[in-house]
Amino acid sequence: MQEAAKSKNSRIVLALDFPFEAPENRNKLLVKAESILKAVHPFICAVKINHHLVLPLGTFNGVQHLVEQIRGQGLLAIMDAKVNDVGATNQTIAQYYYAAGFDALIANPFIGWEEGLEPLFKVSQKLNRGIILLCYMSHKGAREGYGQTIIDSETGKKTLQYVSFAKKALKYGADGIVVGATYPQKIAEIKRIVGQNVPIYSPGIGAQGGDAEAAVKAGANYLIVGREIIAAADPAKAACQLLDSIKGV
Ligand code: 3DU
Repeated sequence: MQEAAKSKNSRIVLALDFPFEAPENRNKLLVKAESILKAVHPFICAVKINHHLVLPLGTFNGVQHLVEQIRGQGLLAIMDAKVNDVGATNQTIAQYYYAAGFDALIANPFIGWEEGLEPLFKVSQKLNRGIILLCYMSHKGAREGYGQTIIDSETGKKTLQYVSFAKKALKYGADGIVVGATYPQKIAEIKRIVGQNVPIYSPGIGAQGGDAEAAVKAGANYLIVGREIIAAADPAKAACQLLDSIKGV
């Protein structure tokens, strides 16, 4: 990611998400995705794909083709699968996405290490791919899970769930963590824990109310942006303006 961000001179990860299309029209999505990619690629360093495209297009019919184009532009391809199952299942999910060419997967740390994340990290390390862990999501309900006060199972001490996840991301050697741009104070708090060792990916800019400059100032390394760019009248212009707004921050 560091290399891609440097060579593209951007820290924007495009969330290539589109609203629902009737299944019989799903090929439109591939055309839309290709045209956005063509327009926006000079202003981004990576593309994040979510179920918005995997469900209608299929991993090996449409999405793999897109991943090839993304990587062909010198960008990284991240699959936002929020992997969240038992280890053997996680491993198979990862193998399919990696076989489709993805560089990294997003996973949910609530599953725990043993028989949860461990097999996922193992297969990712073996194939030289990355794991990005959720730490504090951008929506209001995040406080019910990521924001809870817990008794840490290792230390027996009271702590916040996201503080524990940030420390675990460091310990596991995660390639990144997700912290919502809607909570810049939490970005700053988490940054103090992970320092420069685990990059922070921040979604929630624009459509969800988060501010790009505030997120970067608080310590976000990469901004994940979807609707603010994709739903704009001129996506390339929107991406370029967003990039300008954080240059030098
Ligand atoms: O709100 P946007 O259109 O900029 O899209 C943000 C993307 O990031 C979208 O795919 C969403 O599912 C994902 N995401 C979050 O928004 C918040 C999180 O905490 C994690 C992922």
